[in-house]
Amino acid sequence: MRTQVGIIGAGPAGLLLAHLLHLEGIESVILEARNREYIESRVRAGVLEQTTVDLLVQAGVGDRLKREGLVHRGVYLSFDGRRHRIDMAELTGGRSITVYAQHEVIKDLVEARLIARGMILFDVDEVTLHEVDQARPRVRFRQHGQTSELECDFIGGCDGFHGVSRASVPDHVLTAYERRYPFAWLGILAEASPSSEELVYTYHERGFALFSMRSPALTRLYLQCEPDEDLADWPDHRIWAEMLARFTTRDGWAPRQGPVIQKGVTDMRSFVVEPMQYGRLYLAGDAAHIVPPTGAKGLNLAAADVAVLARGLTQFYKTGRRDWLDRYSETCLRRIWKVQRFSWWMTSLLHRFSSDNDFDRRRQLAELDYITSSRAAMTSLAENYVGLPLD
Ligand code: RFL
Ligand code: PHB
Repeated sequence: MRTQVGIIGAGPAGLLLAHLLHLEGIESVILEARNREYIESRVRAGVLEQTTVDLLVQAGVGDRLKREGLVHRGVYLSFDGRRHRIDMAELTGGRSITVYAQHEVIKDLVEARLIARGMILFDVDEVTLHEVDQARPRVRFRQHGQTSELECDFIGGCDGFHGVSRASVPDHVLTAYERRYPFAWLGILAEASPSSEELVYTYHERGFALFSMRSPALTRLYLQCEPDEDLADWPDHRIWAEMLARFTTRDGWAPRQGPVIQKGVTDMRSFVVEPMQYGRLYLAGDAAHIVPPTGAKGLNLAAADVAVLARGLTQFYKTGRRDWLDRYSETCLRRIWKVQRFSWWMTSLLHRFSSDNDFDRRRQLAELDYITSSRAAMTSLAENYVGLPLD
């Protein structure tokens, strides 16, 4: 088999890359370890930056997103028993975020791929990359027990944090930067209509809590918990008691309760590898970096990376020039590090660290007070939250 761009992974990065290339007449093949039902139902992110929404709409895959996505022009920070609204749209010249589940983005992109008659091979395993530093890299894989080989001009390594792409780059080429956090998030999806129209990020002495949603009928909630938390220790009544203890404000606001239909624990880390390219292999999305979910940036960073990569590949196929491709890593990393900083800062601001003392807690409260009372500080939060420009 032969194609122009071989793409490993059908997450948001791989699927969007394939679609952006298709719009420029560039052919690709996507290899995905899981099946279609699995990737279209995996519950993950839910917040799209304005920058990501614009990208999806311009690429022609934003119709359902525009119809069904919930546009949020503000966000709440809650501490000391009070909610404080940050008017993001007013502070950023009308920019906003849209709540639209990641697996809905996946469904829209898979559909676009099928309409374009592009190839996605599901259920592949034993994926290995070969000669990525040569002119004709190859991907070997197995599907339904049969081994095949895909020869390509370039490879998009879009296979997430645990994929094979990053591991295929020789160790001495990559430098990894990492920070682990001493806590995790316990997340639930509940059949309850959201009791706030906008997200609520809560700082509480019992730990961080986040109120979000997926639709007018589904509430999404998270609690800071121990990194090795066992879900068996968290029956629904304990989860709700803890949610109410952290969220309830002095004016009586709290999430509405309902049947819990999904539960999970997410660990928290910041991670970047540099560079994000080696020979003809380009890493994008979680394959190259991870952010703690507090800034809601993972999916958005993945989309920004592939926008830059698609532009570089388009320049190559149209003109034969490689200067944008050569600068891919450098271009992406400038934005990535700013987003890493923001995600780390939101995490540090809002979580309880076991190493903190009373001084640190007073400092966190003072910072929250500052952010919710200074227009300059609020503007900085708002412009990062709605998304920095692509470059
Ligand atoms: P993905 O989505 O992990 O996709 C990688 C794909 O590659 C496949 N794969 C392989 N395929 C072939 N061969 C192999 N050897 C393979 N190994 C893996 C996998 O099956 C998968 O289909 O990476 P991508 O495309 O880079 O996208 C990244 C995002 O998924 C991720 O950053 C976000 O979900 C992070 N995230 C959030 N991001 C946001 O922007 N906003 C949010 O509100 C937000 N909330 C979250 C999140 C992530 C969470 N979890 C569960 C980690 C909330 C949570 C709870
Ligand atoms: C979500 O709705 O899943 C969500 C929202 C905001 C975040 C993280 C996750 O910061």
